[in-house]
Order: sequence, then C-alpha cells, then structure tokens
Amino acid sequence: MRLMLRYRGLSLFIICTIAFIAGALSSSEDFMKKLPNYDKFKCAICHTVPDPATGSAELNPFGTAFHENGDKWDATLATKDSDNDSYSNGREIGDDNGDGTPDISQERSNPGNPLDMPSSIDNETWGIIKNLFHD
Ligand SMILES: [Ca+2]
Ligand SMILES: [Ca+2]
Repeated sequence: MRLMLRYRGLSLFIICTIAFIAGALSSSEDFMKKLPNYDKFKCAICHTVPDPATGSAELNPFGTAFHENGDKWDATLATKDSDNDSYSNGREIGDDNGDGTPDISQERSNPGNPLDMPSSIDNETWGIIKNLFHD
C-alpha cells in the first residue's frame, strides 16, 4: 500500500512537470508569434539560450524590452536598440516602422544579441546577392 502511494505521488509529480513545461513552451510560442519575424531565431530572439526548456529561461535585452513593452511589437519597440549594437530592433527584425509587416527582402539579425548585426551591405546589393542563390 505504501509503495503504491509512492508511485502515485511520483506519477502525479511527473504529470505536473510535463504539463508545466508544455504550458511554458506554449506561452513562449504565443509570445513569439507577436513578432513579425521570429522564425529565423525562434526562442533565441528573446532568450539567452536558443532552446529554453522552461519558462524561467533568462531573457536577453530584447526579450526584456519586449516584456516591458507589454509583450507587444510596435513602433516604440521597433525604434529602440535593445542590445546596443547600433541597429534598431526594427532594422534587425526587418520591420523598421514596427507596423507588424516585415520587409522580407531585408537582411535580419537578432535584436537581443549584440554580436549579431546586419552586415554593412546595403539593401540593393543584398538583394542582388540573394538573387544569385534564388532559382
Ligand atoms: Ca540592436
Ligand atoms: Ca543584434
């Protein structure tokens, strides 16, 4: 009887842990979908690690700014440079004015990582280079 109670308690703990992790991952996805271009960086656009296992993963500077902005993407957040790499969040995400409609021809970089920034190639040259690899 005592052994059964232990297994029951362990089973309940495992189920609760799985539900907690699934819930945390689901909410992170909901937050990501509020950003116009999240597919390139996924979780790393807001977190310090590329694949956080729980909702308690540390936020990077952009993730913190996004959260402080009410978890929404807009012109205010687009004009900020959260990671201080001299490129605005909008420039890095590919939505300069923050209207939620990304310019897919624009090169993107992570707005939460100061070591990742757009190259110095202008948009026209970048478009020519991209077309070389497009069939
Ligand atoms: Ca930046
Ligand atoms: Ca950056």
